[in-house]
Amino acid sequence: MRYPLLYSFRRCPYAIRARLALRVSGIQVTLREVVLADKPAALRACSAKATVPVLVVNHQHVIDESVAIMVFALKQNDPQEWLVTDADLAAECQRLIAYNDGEFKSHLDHYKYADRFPNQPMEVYRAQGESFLSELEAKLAISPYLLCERPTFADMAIMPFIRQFANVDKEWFEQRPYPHLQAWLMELLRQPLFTSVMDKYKQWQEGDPVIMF
Ligand SMILES: N[C@@H](CCC(=O)N[C@@H](CS)C(=O)NCC(=O)O)C(=O)O
Repeated sequence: MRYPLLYSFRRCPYAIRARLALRVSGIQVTLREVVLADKPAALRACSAKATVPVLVVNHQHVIDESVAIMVFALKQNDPQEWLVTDADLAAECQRLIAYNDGEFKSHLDHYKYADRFPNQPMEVYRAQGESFLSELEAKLAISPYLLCERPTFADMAIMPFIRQFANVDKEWFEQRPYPHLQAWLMELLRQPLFTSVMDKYKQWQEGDPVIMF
């Protein structure tokens, strides 16, 4: 196989961040669209946890964490300088992503699927997630992107999750007092880079023709 192989799921925020980095780096991959309720055996065979995204390089090198896929891509080519070299900014980038992928993602899931977590009303889960929105709003009031004047790894890794949070109830999100966060999200979503990674593909099945991404 000449190209790395990406198992992806269009709406998954982890897969979106991986596709953004692959696309900006110019690395071409073959794409297999996964339906989470019907994961292909080939995905399970290469990654026991079988989450998406998974990138398989040279048939054998399996990268099954989205942040690691971003780093893999950007280390090969980082034309927009998303990788953060300054030590303080790198530490802040890591801290933000760790919180995003941990506590915030948990609040997001509880908010989005509140009917599955009936021990608290949806508003409680939403308010728990909202504290991260406030933190990001304070940062974006100081600089146009999370770490500095231009988008970096932090923005691209976190934006898909804020998009998902906003999409749970767009009207609510738009009415909240987060003007900088709302503008930041809108700006990143309207970039051709983002729209270029959101094409729809049908579920991959063994034997399907190769899809280039
Ligand atoms: N830490 C992983 C998380 C990936 C993840 O949880 N992806 C979700 C889709 S949004 C998934 O595959 N869920 C299916 C499952 O957990 O079985 C990463 O960063 O790649």
